[in-house]
This record gives sequence, C-alpha cells and structure tokens, in this order.
Amino acid sequence: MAFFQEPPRLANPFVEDPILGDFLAREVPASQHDGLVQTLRELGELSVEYYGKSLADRANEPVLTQWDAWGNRVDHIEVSPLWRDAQALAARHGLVATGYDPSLGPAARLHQFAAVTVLGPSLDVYSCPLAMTDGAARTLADSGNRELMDRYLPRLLSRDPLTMWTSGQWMTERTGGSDVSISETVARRDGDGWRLFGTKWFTSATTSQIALTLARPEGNPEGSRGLALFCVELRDENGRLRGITVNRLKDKLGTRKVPTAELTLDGTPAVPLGALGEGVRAITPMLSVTRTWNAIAAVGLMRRGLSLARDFARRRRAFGALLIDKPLHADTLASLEAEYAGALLLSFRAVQLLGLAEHGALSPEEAHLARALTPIAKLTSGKQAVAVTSEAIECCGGAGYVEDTGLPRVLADAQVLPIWEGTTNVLSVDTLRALGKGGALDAVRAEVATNLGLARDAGLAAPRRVAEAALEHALSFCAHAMGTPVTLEAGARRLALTLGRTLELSYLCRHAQWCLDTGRGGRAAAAARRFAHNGVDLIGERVAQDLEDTRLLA
Ligand code: UCC
Repeated sequence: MAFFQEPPRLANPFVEDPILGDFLAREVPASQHDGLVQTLRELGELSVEYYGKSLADRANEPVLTQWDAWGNRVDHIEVSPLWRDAQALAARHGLVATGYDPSLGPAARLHQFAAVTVLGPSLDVYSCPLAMTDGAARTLADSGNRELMDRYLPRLLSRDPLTMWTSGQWMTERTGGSDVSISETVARRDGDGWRLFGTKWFTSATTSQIALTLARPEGNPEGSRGLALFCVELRDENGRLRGITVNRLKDKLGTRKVPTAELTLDGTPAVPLGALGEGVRAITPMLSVTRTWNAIAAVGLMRRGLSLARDFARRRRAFGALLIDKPLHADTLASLEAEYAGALLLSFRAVQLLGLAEHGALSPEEAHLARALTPIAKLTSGKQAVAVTSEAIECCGGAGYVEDTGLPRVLADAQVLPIWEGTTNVLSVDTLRALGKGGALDAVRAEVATNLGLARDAGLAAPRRVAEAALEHALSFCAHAMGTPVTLEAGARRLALTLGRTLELSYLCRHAQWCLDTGRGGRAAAAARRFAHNGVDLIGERVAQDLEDTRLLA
C-alpha cells in the first residue's frame, strides 16, 4: 500500500488546551463561571466546524467591481462566503456586544475575549472589522456625543445580524500609518456640516457601514495637534457610497479575506468627534481596544498553529516512531507551548484591566499599569505569534509550506500582527511614552513583584530568579538611559520586549502556583521553567556602546 499522510485535525480549542480554562476559573466570578465554560465549549465546536469551512473556502477572496454593466460607478466589494457567515455569527455570539454587557460587570471583557480566542481563528480574520467596531464603540461612548452614540452604538453593539453594523478605522495615508501627524486629508466646512477630501491608503474591511478617520480642518496648524477625528457613514439610504471611490484592493501576503482598499474621499460627509485639534488624543481609546484585540488574535493564532502541529506530531511517523515520541520534536513543541502560555496570560491581564477601567474599578497604580501593558502586550505577543506559527508550520514539514493544506495561512495571517495597529518599534516608543508619564514603571515593577511573591513552590525558584534579574536589568537600563534620549530610543524595543517577557514569566509563575495549589497539576510550572530558558532579558550588556556598532552596520 502506498503511503498517504493524514492531514492534521483540529480539536475543540477550548477543551484541548487547559490554560485558558484555568485562567478563567481563577479570575471569573464563580457565579458566571459555569455558564461561560458551557458557552466556550460550544464555541469550540463551532470553531472546529468553521476551520473545516475555511479550508473549503480557501480560494474565495474579496472581489471589487468598480463599474456595473451600464457604466455606473458602483465600487461594490463582494466578500467571501465564510465572511458573510462570520458577520452573522459574530452578531449572534456577541463577539463585540458581550464586552459591553452590563450584567457581566468588569468581567465582561474576559467573557468577550475568551470567545474571540476560541472562535476568532476560524473566521478568516473577520476579527479585523470586529476589533475596529469595538474600538469605534468605545471611542463613541467616551466622546459623550449623544447624537452619534444614540445613532450608532445600538447598531455596533447589536446581537442581531440584520441590525449589526461594523466600523472601519482609517488612519493610514500615502504619507504613512505610523506618523499620522503628516496626514494630508482635509476637512472643509459645508454649511453646518463637514466634508472630507483626500486619500486613504490602507482601509481595512471597507465593507463596514461607518468609519472613524483623521483629517485636518482647513486653517488648522500642521502636525498632529491640527488633526481632528471624524465619523463617516459610508453609504446613503440607497446604498451608494457618499463621496468615496474605491481605487483598488490591496494584494497582501496574508489576511487575504479582509477587503483592504485604497480610497479617494471627495466631499465625503463627516461629523467631528471631540475637539477639532484633539484628533490623535480622541482616537486613543480606539487604539487601546484594537491593540488588545491584536494581542488576543496573536494568542488565538498561536493556539491554532500549535494545535495543528501537535495533532500532526501524533499522526506523522518518521525514523521509526511518531514525531511526538521523538525527543527533539517534543522539545521543540514544548518550547512553543511555553511561549503561547506566557502570551495568553499577559494578554488576558491586559483584557482584565480594560474591563476594570471601563467600570471605573482601577486603582491609580492599575491605571498606570494598564497604560503600559496595552502596547507591551501587543508588541510582545505579535512577535511571538510570528515566531510560534513559523515553527508550527515547520513542524509539519513540506506540508506546512503548501498552500492547499491551509497551513501556511496561519503564518501569513500572523505576520500582520506586528505591523498593523502600530509596528513593534512604534509601540516600543509608545511604551517609553507610557513609562515616561510617571508611575507606570513602578506599577510594572510592583506587578512583577506581586506575581513572583505568590510563587512559593521550590520548582518555581529558578524561573522566579530569571524574572527578577531581567526586571532589575530593565530598571537599571531605564535609570541609566533616561538622560540620553538616543540611547533610550535605540534600546526601546529591547526594553519593551524584556518587560513583556518578564511580565509573561511572572504571570506564568503566579498561575503555576495557583494550579499546584488547586490540584491542577504541574503543566503551568513546566511552562514557566521552559519559558525562562527561551530567553527573557533581551537588553544586552552594552546598549550605549552598541550605538557605534549600529552606525557601522545600519
Ligand atoms: O493599521 C491600521 C488598521 C488595521 C486594521 C485594524 C485591525 C485590528 C485587528 C486586530 C485583531 C485582528 S491603522 C494604522 C495603524 N497605525 C497606528 O496604530 C498608529 C501608530 N502611531 C502611533 O501610535 C503614534 O504613537 C500616535 C499616532 C498615536 C502618536 O502620534 P503623535 O502625533 O506623536 O502624538 P503625541 O503627541 O505623541 O500624542 C498625542 C496625545 C498625547 O497626549 P497629551 O497631549 O495629553 O500628552 C499622548 O500622550 O495622545 C496621547 N497618546 C496616547 N494616549 C498617544 N498614544 C497614546 C496611547 N496609545 N494611549 C493613550
């Protein structure tokens, strides 16, 4: 009989992996716990079903039709069949609405993001419009603009597929997506209203009904202080785009089901949100929410890659044994599992703080921590997602590199995570901005100390020492580099990643102790020990001297 390799099969992602369930058992109020577990089990089954559908739907990509048969400009974008399903599923399962459910209190965000972690990876990055919708809802609610809130919040937060709308977030112009201060879109008064003129170079999920975008009101100064935030309703009552043309869809490495478009705005009606020179500040609630989604998307994709690689290792026989029984292959998988576990605990702590913040339940120290943790979780998990999914497809050998196995999509989709919503370097600088406000560095130090203080087990002593040493090094780097901006900026990524990995290790130690105390076994402790060996302190010994080497190399 000729040999044919069985493809990897996906197990229920909530049932298969204990760490999410254990974390929720630790942090979700007991009265909510059983119901949440039941929901996540069901979503896990749905996730398996939709993974199969996404493989079958692989070749369907969004199509832009600019003209109809009679010569009318229509700019219609047809999304994939799975995306049409995803829209309805997202509404029905409240993938946005749950985060705002008052009956769940501050834990609402934990419920919401647990559901996103389990179901999101099977929805072909439909999490992109959902993240922006969530960010827009938060920004509208924070704006206090009653008229816009009354018009849009019931739609953005609806659980009815026929009622729910999604929102885009248009920040990137040809001048760039990082330095938005040089945005060229102009806002002109038109009677009592405003119209926008300009181009938007990357607009994700252009099929959304509304978008939040930046523009410079005519006469405002240059720079980011001259920008204002506007809300755009894309179509009129007949479904026609309002002063918007779709120039083309982007041909991207990954996220290929997401219709990302270049737009021209030519008199697009828009309503300002907040003060006319405070656009960047007004959009920061959106950035915090979408960056949290990004971290959770990273966790979900890592799990997906690992689940497939693990299943493959239990089916694939080579050199006389299953791969899972090969010491080197098992060692590789174990290191990846530790990375995933650390990323999950850091990202869910950011989620938890978001929920507490939205309910006014943060202490001043936690508020500082939350500001720093959002960029740190986003940048750290984004890098881990690329590394882990890359290894995961390598674990599947040549099959991992062949498109019609579906496996390469995991890596291709993960590759966007360190880019959109702020690159690793932009978020490292944002981390410095957060730490520079005062209080945040102390809050990070206290968080790590609290976590490590709870980890009493002798088996956690070694990872605890690694975390303590990395934290000390990060603090001494900050103290020494504070007065030299070039050194500080050059070392910002190493610092941010070191803080991210130190926090992850400390959460692993704390969680491991809780698992030991509650009879859940030593798996989390093993993750802590393995994570400590994967490298935590990335600062290096000589950042100042490295500047000279940088000049020679770069
Ligand atoms: O990629 C994009 C869309 C992709 C689709 C979304 C998918 C989501 C999917 C997730 C899951 C699948 S949109 C483009 C991405 N671009 C960005 O994210 C922007 C990157 N650039 C930055 O983050 C920059 O740091 C800026 C634009 C935020 C800052 O630029 P400026 O012009 O230098 O502004 P300032 O002066 O530094 O900041 C203005 C104010 C300050 O407050 P005050 O005036 O009180 O001092 C800052 O402290 O805003 C405050 N601020 C913040 N506050 C700045 N950043 C933040 C922040 N992150 N949180 C709170």
